[in-house]
Amino acid sequence: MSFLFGQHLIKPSVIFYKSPLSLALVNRKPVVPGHVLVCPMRSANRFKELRPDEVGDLFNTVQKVATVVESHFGGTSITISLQDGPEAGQTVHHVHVHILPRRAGDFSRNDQVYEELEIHDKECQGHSEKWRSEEEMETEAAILKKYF
Ligand code: AMW
Repeated sequence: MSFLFGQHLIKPSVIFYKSPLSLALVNRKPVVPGHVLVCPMRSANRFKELRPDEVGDLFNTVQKVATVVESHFGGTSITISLQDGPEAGQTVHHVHVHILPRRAGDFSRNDQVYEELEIHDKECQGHSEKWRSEEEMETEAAILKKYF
């Protein structure tokens, strides 16, 4: 069954992990290789709307997924970011946590990752040719699925 991620309909084939209350999907516009998203299954716009069991499950899932993508994509660190509300850069109206494998020298300034996060999906609005192909996303999801 497809999953409604804010205003986006997500195919099951791009979801690579499901816990009781959360799921992980690949990104159609990753900032770095292995930039994936973890979100609660229930539709909630803001972090403060989540129940304690959903918060617990979400962050257990973030930890599991971060461990897998750091190792698979050859990272040595991880950036975890939750843009909670429009002024924090949130564009998709469904709570989601960004997980980005990091390595030495991936940005000229380390915190540039946050500037890229702010703009990476905005420049694509109305330009679907800038997204990754469904095929590429499905291939990545199939590879990541095997770790769980
Ligand atoms: W936010 O700017 O709301 O913190 O981040 C939204 C994220 O969701 C971006 O990384 C964007 O690339 C990603 N995204 C948006 N739509 C889809 C989609 N249909 N499939 C996968 N990722 C998506």
